[in-house]
Amino acid sequence: MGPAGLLAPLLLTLGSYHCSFAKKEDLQSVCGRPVYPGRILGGHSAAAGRWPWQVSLRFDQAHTCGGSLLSERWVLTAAHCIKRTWLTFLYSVWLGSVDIDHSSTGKESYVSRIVILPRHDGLDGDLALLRLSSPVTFTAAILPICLPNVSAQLTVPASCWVTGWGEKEEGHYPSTLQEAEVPLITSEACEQLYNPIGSFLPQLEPIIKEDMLCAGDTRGMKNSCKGDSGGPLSCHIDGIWTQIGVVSWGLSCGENLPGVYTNVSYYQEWIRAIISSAGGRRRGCSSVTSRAWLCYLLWFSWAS
Ligand code: 4AZ
Repeated sequence: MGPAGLLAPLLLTLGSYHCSFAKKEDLQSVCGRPVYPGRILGGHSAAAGRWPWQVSLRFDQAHTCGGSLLSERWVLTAAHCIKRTWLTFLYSVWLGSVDIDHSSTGKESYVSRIVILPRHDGLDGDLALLRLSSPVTFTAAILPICLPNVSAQLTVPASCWVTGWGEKEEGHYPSTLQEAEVPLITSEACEQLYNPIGSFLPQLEPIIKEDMLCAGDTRGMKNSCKGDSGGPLSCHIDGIWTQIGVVSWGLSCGENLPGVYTNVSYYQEWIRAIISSAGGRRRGCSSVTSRAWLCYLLWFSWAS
């Protein structure tokens, strides 16, 4: 183990005492700033604390997808990760650990409400927000990532980072969180790769829609894969980590084609409306919760 390996657990331990942020602390001054100072497919194991917003989304305790912490109450993931909204109580997230079994250092938090983006249909609008049953305490190992600034024009770097516990090779899943730096690819170039005949047939609908973005190092075989879905595409912008994408889909994991991500900037107003306390209580999502309760009631009355 190098000095960074020794430093990380020390900082995490200290950080867990010094970084217990007050509840009302302004999110904008907390998000996207991991305490760990160190600086998938084709990636490598992440050091503890480098991606403190990364969560493992579980259904009935089994890892199904990634996700990212946006605030003490909300996690962002992909809508296609949520197959059974009526079984909300079986979803939980694990936070604060790079180990998939999370046994020693992680914290589990149950999901109390699921909000699927109303526009979600097939591969389109692949976003969901999960409200946690109780607020999480921020520590050096558990911190939110920033959302792109609504008003400012985003200057996106040439490459960003994708993280997750998804497949590394056929049938092989890592036990430690993987990270990979992936170049961003323009929508035009991505469309060309996914739909090479599209430029000859302009009447065809594009495959890469305006709410998607592409990233991946096809030559270096760095890409997201099965099990990474829902996880963040994190970019270091002006010294702050900002989430610009959510792992959504792709026709392959490494070979030839980049990964496709839901464009977070495109939906930032919807996200902000839901996670701001008024929106969080009143919008769309409550229908999922009440539908879930109705289902339990019906199920109980049928079972008895
Ligand atoms: C999947 O199956 C999946 N390379 C996720 C991302 C990508 C491919 C597949 C992108 O969940």
